[in-house]
Amino acid sequence: MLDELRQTIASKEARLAVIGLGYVGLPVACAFARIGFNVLGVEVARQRVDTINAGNSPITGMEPGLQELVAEVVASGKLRATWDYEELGDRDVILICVETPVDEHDLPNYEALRSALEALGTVMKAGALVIIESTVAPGTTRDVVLPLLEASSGKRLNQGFYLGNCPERVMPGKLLANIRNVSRVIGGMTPETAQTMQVLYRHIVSAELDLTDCITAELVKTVENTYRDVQIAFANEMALICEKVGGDVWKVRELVNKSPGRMMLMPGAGVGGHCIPKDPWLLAYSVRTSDIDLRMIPAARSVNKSMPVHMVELLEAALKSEGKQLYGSQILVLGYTYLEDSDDIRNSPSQDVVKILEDRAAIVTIYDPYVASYKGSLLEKASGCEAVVVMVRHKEYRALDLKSLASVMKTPLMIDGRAVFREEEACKAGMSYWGLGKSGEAV
Ligand code: SAJ
Repeated sequence: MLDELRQTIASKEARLAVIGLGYVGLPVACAFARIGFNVLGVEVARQRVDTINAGNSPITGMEPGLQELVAEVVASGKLRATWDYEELGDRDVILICVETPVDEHDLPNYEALRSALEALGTVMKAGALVIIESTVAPGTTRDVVLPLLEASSGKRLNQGFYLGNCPERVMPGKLLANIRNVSRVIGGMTPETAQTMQVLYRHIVSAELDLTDCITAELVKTVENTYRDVQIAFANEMALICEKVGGDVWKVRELVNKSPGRMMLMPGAGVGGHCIPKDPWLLAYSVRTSDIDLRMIPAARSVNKSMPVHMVELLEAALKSEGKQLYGSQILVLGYTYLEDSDDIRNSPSQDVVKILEDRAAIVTIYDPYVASYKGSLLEKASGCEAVVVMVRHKEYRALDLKSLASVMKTPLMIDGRAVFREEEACKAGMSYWGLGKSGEAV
């Protein structure tokens, strides 16, 4: 059965499905549809289904080529979206791209994953190949996905269906490009399954495909994002040190990265998104019953989670230097998404800053060109403010006329959490500039 499936995949006759049409699912569904596969997208959010079937991308951030591609593949009939799982009964390959967040206790919340698998299992055709692209804790494909699929389908692995794990490596702003250009780890429950998955991904991925088993694929994904979280935490701690000893972390980073083998990442106002803040906890979850005393993962998480709090501390110090306090002050927050030039607000550090400021009775205004409720005129929003807090490096901000901004503010105080502006230019424009990772004294 697997050989026939491999042939239908090679000839693009196989009928594909993608469950979950978000930042991961929609681009991959479009990539397969573009090259001629018949792709059914399944999505619980009916609004999103209607938007896609109208040929529009529901992802509004800067996503080169995505809107055009959605329009093209929907018009050609190669991609159709539905919310009805019943329609999955004739699908040969099903990619699972639903979100896998962690809950308030930093434990995996597989609600979306479980309900997708239960619904799929009841209609899944014999010989179908199921591929998990969502990031899951190591061991989840074997211990959660497999038993759920066998129970809901009444079929046995490698007899009634096949299973694999190929973690996504997408990044807002590069969704389509990353699919084509970034290598992928292909984990099969058997080597033959992995080889069949290789035939599938070779159609859309021009970078390397590394064949392995599911545990390794799950480990690689959670480790690579944990590695990034730890690296960012290191940079953030260095920023705190530089502030205390009178240094400039950006200068330090520049010179450190000149020494061989060093690649210090960027400190900043916090770590957001659907991946980096939670994947370390998925990795930690895989050893929850063992006696390993994990220290790096929790330490990095706590440093990165503290950065929004530190931004408020910098703001408070800046206001104090002007004889002012947070209580009753009007504060403009620049940026509400977790990443520059994206519309994605999941776990954005700005949400933490806004909450702290409002809890401290500051009057908060937000300006973000990518978030519908925070668009409008930046200068109007800045009018009468005591300070502006820069949380995101949106390209648009760099073109900002700082002189006009300073002229409409009550106190021209800027707290820059992403080194968006150069100190000198801000001061020349009449701003009192406080940069994260730079010595506390305004220049
Ligand atoms: N950040 C910093 N300093 C840095 C880099 C990032 O403070 O030097 C912050 C960002 O501002 C953001 C957060 O961290 O708030 C995450 O940024 P990111 O650049 O890691 O973006 P993600 O989360 O969209 O993408 C990551 C990427 N993972 C890696 O680079 C290892 C991407 O390749 C993954 O595909 C993605 O997670 C995912 O889907 O897992």
